[in-house]
Amino acid sequence: MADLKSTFLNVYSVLKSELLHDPAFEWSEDSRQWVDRMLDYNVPGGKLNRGLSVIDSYRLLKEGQALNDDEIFQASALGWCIEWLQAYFLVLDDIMDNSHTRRGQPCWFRVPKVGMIAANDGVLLRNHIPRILRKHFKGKPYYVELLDLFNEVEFQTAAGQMIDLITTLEGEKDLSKYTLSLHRRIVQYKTAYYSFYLPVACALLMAGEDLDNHVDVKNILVEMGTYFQVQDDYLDCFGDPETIGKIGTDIEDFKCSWVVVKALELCNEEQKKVLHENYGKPDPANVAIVKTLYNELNLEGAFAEYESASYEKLVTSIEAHPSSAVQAVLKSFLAKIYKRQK
Ligand code: GPP
Ligand code: MG
Ligand code: MG
Ligand code: MG
Repeated sequence: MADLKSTFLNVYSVLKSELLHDPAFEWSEDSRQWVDRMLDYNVPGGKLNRGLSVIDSYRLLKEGQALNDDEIFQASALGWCIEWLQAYFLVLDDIMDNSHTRRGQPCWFRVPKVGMIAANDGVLLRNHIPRILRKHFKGKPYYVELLDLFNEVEFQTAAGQMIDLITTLEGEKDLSKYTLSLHRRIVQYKTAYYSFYLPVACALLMAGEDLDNHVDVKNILVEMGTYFQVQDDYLDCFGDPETIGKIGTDIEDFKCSWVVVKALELCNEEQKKVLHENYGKPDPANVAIVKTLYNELNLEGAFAEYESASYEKLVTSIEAHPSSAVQAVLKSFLAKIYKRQK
């Protein structure tokens, strides 16, 4: 299995072609071209970590048994469902966050002639998931569980996105409402379930497991997803846009980001005033003042501390897990994100 990624990408082409010939719709040349371009622009261009980890996790759960072609195809198809879900979230999130770039190119809604058609493209991307699942998993003993899992996780993510968005209304009135516990609640829902729990849960279902027996795995993955979103918040401000493929907007958007929460914890009264006056403004001059303050407070140092503490804590909980196969799944996940720069 030297080139897992190219196998995975081949499955993308198969799924795309099936969707572009979906018999439930009378396709025209224009409509087919639109969806073709929209999918290529939004689905396969990321790191593909979430999708690939379904295959990785399934393989580890099978403890060394070689996977047959059907199993590789199915694990890949589930991986792509997560990438589709991610594409759907990102297309809409970029509109909501008024972002500029994503994966090194303009956000889909900023592409000429796309604009708010992107909102419907998001809905289409979301609708592709049950179509892929029906085509490839209907009849499997875990089909209903799979549909239920995707629905559940989508709901959690949308609820997390809602609190991410409505919290800024409160923050604008009173910035000191931004606390670590509020931040944790937001990121657990908006990111951790779909990015970390979902890939492993898909692999567990494929392996014939009952998800109710794996609440401990879910808890560790949610913890890891929280750490991942703290990194995302950190990179939004301190990351290199060339490397992360997106330009940060959290300061302008008044987000309850880990960085501002930590800043509020560390600053004195005078610095708090500076933060209150400059946070959440679109003018680059205000953003620059916020960033200078962040440097004065050594938030890079605070983040490094957070990063090692989280890592240690995660390793300890992983090593306490009774199954070595599950430990391997969780460790491979953690290795992929520890000290990530993108
Ligand atoms: C990431 O937040 C959260 C999501 C992508 C979930 C969106 C959910 C919807 C229901 C639309 P973020 O805004 O920090 O991500 P990024 O930094 O990648 O824009
Ligand atoms: Mg965003
Ligand atoms: Mg967002
Ligand atoms: Mg972000």
